[in-house]
Amino acid sequence: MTTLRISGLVAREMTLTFEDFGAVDAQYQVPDISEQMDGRDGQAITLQGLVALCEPSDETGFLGLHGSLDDFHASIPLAAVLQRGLIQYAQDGQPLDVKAGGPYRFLIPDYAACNTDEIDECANVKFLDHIEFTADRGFDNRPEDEQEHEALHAHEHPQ
Ligand SMILES: Nc1nc2c(c(=O)[nH]1)N[C@H]1C(S)=C(S)[C@@H](COP(=O)(O)O)O[C@H]1N2
Ligand SMILES: [Mo]
Repeated sequence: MTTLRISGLVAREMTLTFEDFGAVDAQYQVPDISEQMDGRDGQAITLQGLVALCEPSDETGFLGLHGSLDDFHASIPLAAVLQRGLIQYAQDGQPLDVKAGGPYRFLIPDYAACNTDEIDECANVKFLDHIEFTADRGFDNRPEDEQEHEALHAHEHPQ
């Protein structure tokens, strides 16, 4: 079973399944993410919904997003994404396929509108299997310059 592990500065560490996501309160469900993000489709919960479940402490400054499948990691300021971050868990009501970045995927609508250097399209972490709430910035291996970025994308979409 593919799960999402939640750890760090939280009242409750937890391991969420696809069923757990579906059972999250309706106020935190996004039944059609295309309404918030052009060109994407599927079902998500809001980051606020996750926060309501695990209750991170006031000391939390950063959100660690880990994709262990390809060893991709981002650490971003929680405050900058708390109001709009999404965790996609389904497409057409089914668990999100690895081909679509599943089992879980972090998504930030309007990433370009955000005035924080640390938030960019690259922080839309695919193959998400672990979210960590930390006080300080954690491990982050997103591409640091154009060259690294192009190399990563060449690898993602081989010609
Ligand atoms: N696990 C993982 N997530 C990732 C990446 C990656 O290489 N591995 N690339 C990032 C980058 S650099 C970008 S720009 C977006 C691209 O998402 P898209 O392919 O859905 O457009 O995914 C991000 N998430
Ligand atoms: Mo990127």
